[in-house]
Amino acid sequence: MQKRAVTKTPAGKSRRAGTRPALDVAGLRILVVGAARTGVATANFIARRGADVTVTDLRGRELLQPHLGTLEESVAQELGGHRRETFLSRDLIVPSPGVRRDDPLLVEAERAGVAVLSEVEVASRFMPLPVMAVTGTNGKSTTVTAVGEVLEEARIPARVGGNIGNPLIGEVDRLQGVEYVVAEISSFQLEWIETFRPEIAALLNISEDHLDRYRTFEEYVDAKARIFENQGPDDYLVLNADDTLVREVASRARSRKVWFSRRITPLFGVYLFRGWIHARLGRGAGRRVMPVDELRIVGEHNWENALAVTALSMLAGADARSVRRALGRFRGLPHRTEFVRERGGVRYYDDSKATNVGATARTVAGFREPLVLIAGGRDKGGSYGPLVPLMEGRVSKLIVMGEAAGRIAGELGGVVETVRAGGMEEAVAAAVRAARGGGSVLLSPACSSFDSYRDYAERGRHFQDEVRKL
Ligand code: UMA
Ligand code: ADP
Repeated sequence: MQKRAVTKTPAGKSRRAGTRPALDVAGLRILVVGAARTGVATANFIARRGADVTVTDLRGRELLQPHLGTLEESVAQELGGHRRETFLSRDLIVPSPGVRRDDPLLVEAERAGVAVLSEVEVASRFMPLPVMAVTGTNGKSTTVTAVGEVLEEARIPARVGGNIGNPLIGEVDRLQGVEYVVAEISSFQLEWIETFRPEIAALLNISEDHLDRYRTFEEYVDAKARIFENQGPDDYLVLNADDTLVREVASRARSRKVWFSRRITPLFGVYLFRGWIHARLGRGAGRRVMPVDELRIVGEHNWENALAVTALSMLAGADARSVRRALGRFRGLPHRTEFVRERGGVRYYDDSKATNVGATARTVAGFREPLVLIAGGRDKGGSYGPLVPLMEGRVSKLIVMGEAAGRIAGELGGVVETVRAGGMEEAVAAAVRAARGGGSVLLSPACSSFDSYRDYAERGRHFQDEVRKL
């Protein structure tokens, strides 16, 4: 068993990291699938602990070079494709999040009795300290980053990682002196967990996403709900009371529920009341934490993120003053409803990280001034329907681009004036003309960027470059 660490909750109760079943990888034959960020970090970690490790990737050496440079020499490599014999002859397979759960080789290996565990599962087995795990369709990165800042302000040493970009397993050897691990967790990373049990979990919201990977929306929701699957009555689960699906799913949880809401006053939780964030996380009346107009992150979706951050940080032991100070400074992450500039009376915002319809819907709903919306990219298989009621009276013109342009125009073209753009340059030029010297222009694509860009950040930078050229 791993060592236990102790922290204090606001309720004053002494809290420990739950015991996690040890995982001894020494001598095991392990296959790591995918040789990018997760795969290389995992292979290195388990190789250093005495496992016989092979890493395999569909891509060849040249494309993987930026990652392979840091791979331990003892790790065998099978690149440019996967070999069936290798999958079937291992004790354990650790797939990267990008590997589909229904990958035929994985399925066959599992049927043949090979254990399959996600990197997050393996990492957690080596974590002797409390873990906070945040999932949800949107707001994860914003939330975990802000929690990290609040904990720093409260002098609670914490490390932030996971889906936000640095695999958790790469953090395990850097936990000296750290009291909390704050993890952003995606649905993909939950697909192969077994015992993963965060002491504090959060489910921020659920809307359609990744329907190019899951057969049904239910499958996606079920994957998200696994965040609390192993929690017991001593573990906390932070939940969005204003999200119907979250409420429904939460009825499955055994955990101690901590609700956050913009609309209601939960018995145990964090809420908005007369313009202030309040927290009631122990006995007695709710306490004022900070006025919501001190937040620098814009949009009502960010109020929700701030409520979640307040709940999570205070459960981890932060005081209200630290929450107010850190959240009052927090400017948000790039490409999340990021203000770019004002030019000729028009304000330009980059929300390139809005890679699904739910994210775009929430951002658009938060704008009061007339809006020109630029959307499109690679379609993920969901419906653009939730955007329909948001167009009228709010969006004066919709500019669509990328592979999904036709689908979006098909679903929204009847409710808002829609034009097609051949690329970002054209889209920004069309937006300038449409804005006619007032209101805002928002890039909020509702799609992934992979049709034309390496990732959402590259797309966001392209937009910002075009806007700065104006
Ligand atoms: N590969 C195979 N076989 C397969 C499938 C993929 O070999 O069947 C290979 C690919 O050729 C590639 C590698 O696997 O070389 C890619 O693996 P990966 O996609 O898991 O990439 P990583 O760099 O390990 O990044 C992953 C997460 N990626 C995904 O979930 C797709 C990153 O989240 C995460 O930051 C990182 O681990 C660290 O934890 C990205 C993401 O898009 C940002 N996440 C989704 C989202 O946020 O919506 C869930
Ligand atoms: P994630 O890590 O879950 O992708 P981010 O914090 O990076 O979330 O935000 C991504 C996008 O999601 C933002 O650009 C914004 O459009 C939208 N968004 C952020 N927070 C929320 C929220 N609480 N509810 C709905 N949409 C949100």
